[in-house]
Amino acid sequence: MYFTPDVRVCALLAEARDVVIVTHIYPDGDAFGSQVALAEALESRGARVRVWNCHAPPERLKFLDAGGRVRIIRPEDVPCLPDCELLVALDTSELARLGDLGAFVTRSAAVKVVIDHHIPPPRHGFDAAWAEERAGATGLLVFDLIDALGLAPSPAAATALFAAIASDTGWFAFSNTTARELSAAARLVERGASPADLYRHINGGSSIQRTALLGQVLASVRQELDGRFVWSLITRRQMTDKGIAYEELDGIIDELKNIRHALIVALIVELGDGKWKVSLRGPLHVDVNLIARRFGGGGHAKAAGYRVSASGVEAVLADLRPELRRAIDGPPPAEEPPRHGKEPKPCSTRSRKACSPRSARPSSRRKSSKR
Ligand SMILES: [Mn+2]
Repeated sequence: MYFTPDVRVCALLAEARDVVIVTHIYPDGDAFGSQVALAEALESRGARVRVWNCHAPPERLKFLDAGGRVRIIRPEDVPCLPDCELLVALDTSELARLGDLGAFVTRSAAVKVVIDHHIPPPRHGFDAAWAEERAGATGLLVFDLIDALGLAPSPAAATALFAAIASDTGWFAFSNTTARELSAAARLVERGASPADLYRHINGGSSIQRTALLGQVLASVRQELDGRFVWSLITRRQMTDKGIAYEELDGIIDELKNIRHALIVALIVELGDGKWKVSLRGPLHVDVNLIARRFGGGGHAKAAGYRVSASGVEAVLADLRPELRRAIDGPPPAEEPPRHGKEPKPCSTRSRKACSPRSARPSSRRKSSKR
């Protein structure tokens, strides 16, 4: 075990018979793989598990859900969704990041828990939380949780968890890769995950249209602030011309990070209806989470993002540039702006029988995490 699961979260998952697992909009490998693995583990001990998402995962990740557990919920389905006993949110602790399912979570009478590795620690609207910012992936926490429940991941669950950890650590190349992530990966390989097959499926599964779009993104890359800010753009038109869905864009920004001297990397995506998604990466020391939070977004120190309404890409950049200069040149902001939404609700103290994690290995600290 790499982290010690929160005792209440663990106890709730040990006992629940009827579970719904949700995650953030546009689920990535970590979110989707964690959901699939946790669902399978809980089902193996007899629980009824439903996995609900607002969006399909990228095409190349769909094979992880060979059992077809994950159901895509349309906005019109949300008011009719039946309630459950325990609701688990993975890889995000913010209701706003749950998209249309946020409304279901809000109205649900279920006990609500969150398991996440993002900043900030979760509080909004959940009864119990296990947040571990040092974890390179939520998948690592789910692996620990499965262990703490006395269960063992099946080959399919091990595959999903390996994909989760590999996705969020950039195949063990990002700064959030530590001995924990590598050791967990080794154990998952022993349990049936095949790194070469997974790499081929996930990274070798790009369509020719996506590869051509990647070429356009790379060809139109721009530098500002003496090369310390690097950015590129994907327009709505480019996506519709090539028939590419938003979820297929995952990973494209990472191709921009290797440009020498880049301190902040941005990929600006036109979502349509005047809305824009800005993904940020800080390959070196700049904390891009602080920048994203200025615009109501968030993430990790080295990978974050936000959405804005703007008249055009120039307007997006005009708002962003002062924050970039401040992040690169100025002192760190003394205080963060108020978060969107309500005041944090303290976790309830409803008592439950604790499940005692069998062992906890002391873990080395890491300064920053990714995604
Ligand atoms: Mn994650």
